[in-house]
Amino acid sequence: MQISTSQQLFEKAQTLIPGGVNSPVRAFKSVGGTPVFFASGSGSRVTDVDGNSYLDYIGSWGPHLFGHNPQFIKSAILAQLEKGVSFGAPCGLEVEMAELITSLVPSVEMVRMVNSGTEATMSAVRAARGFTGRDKFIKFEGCYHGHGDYFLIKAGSGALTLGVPTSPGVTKGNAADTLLATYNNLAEVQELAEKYKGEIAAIIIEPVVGNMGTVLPTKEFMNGLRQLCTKEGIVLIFDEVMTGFRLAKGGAQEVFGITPDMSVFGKIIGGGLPVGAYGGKKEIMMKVAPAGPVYQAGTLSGNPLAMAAGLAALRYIQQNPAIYTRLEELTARLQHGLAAAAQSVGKNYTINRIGSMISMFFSEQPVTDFASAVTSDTALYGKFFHGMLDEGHYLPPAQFEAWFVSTAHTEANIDETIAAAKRVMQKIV
Ligand code: KE4
Repeated sequence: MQISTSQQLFEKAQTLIPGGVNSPVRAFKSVGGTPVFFASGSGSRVTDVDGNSYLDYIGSWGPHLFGHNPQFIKSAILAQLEKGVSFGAPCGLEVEMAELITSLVPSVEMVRMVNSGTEATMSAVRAARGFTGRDKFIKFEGCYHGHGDYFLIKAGSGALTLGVPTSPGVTKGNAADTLLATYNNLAEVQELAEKYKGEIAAIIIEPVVGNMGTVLPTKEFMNGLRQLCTKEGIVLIFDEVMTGFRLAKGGAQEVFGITPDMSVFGKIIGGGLPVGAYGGKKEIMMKVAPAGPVYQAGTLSGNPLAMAAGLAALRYIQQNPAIYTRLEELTARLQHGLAAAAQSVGKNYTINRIGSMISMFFSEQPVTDFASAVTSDTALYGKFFHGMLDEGHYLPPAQFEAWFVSTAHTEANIDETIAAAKRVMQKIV
């Protein structure tokens, strides 16, 4: 049997790149099979190296709010290409980007551009530590903030103990200042804040989790975090790498009406090119070099090519706020259709959605934190994933990820996906 070009490429890639991929989730480890290698993308579709076309619900893991290769971003990149891609010196586009981010997200008084979400979250925690003079910080089990050492931590012997490294290469010393709590469990956070009073620099949180699959916070939890941080002098950091400019032009903080002390962005602000950003209160950001002593730097930070792409994306959002209504309509349609597909086989699978972030868990109980997320039948998700892939619908190759809908998706696309989901469900359940 002729093996596909993806299979040939994957075989070669595995001899040259660890696991054959440049980011682990792409390797299909949790769903099995051979990763699909893509050749092109346009609008709501991607085409693989064998010419197969798929409706895409990953959108490069979030950046493609407007689908693949929208003309207005392509034109901005091409125009900048003619002038130069990077100078290693300040350029006007960086000032325009800072101005636009701070006007779209009022809690961000000052902002620093970096080149990935990981760089941005690492730097935000460092700035919070520099500002407070404290070492510890709290993260939540199941939240992902990039691969910085002090984030790759799992709960110790009980959720209320110091973290322990998840990955070899992360030292116990690095884990020692990471405290873990359960998402949506305010009492645990209050207990940690009491136990380590005066030692906690920051709480960093995905205001809507994408990395357990989509998980929403309760109002009480978010309001409680804000009140606790204000009372204890803890810096509240919203990791909006995924939710920023996706859920609203002002991100999750606009949707929930909660003002964090710092925010982290990525994905959409790069218009598909590598960009991250962190920002917040001026008094905190003025601690960052060269204004202050907290060191952080980057060769390509704010490079004009990425700024041109990101500015095109954010300006489009600024001029077309109605896109969020469109994304709400399309993704609600998908949610109802997926629920009907599950019900067609007698299942009430949990579907969590907010705006254009959605996840269907192969579990019939509410999913509000990591422990409930892992009740999902991941083997069944793997069968669903491959069934949908065979039908031309590209979903995240892992249960614990969010699907993304773009403004390039149409009702017809959504209805195609729903019909396929029904057929696949009836085969696998
Ligand atoms: P990057 O370093 O991958 O640009 O961003 C890290 C990051 C930080 N914060 C949040 C909330 C994120 O979702 C991410 C990255 N998201 C994953 C998707 N779950 C990126 C996909 C991948 O790792 O390949």
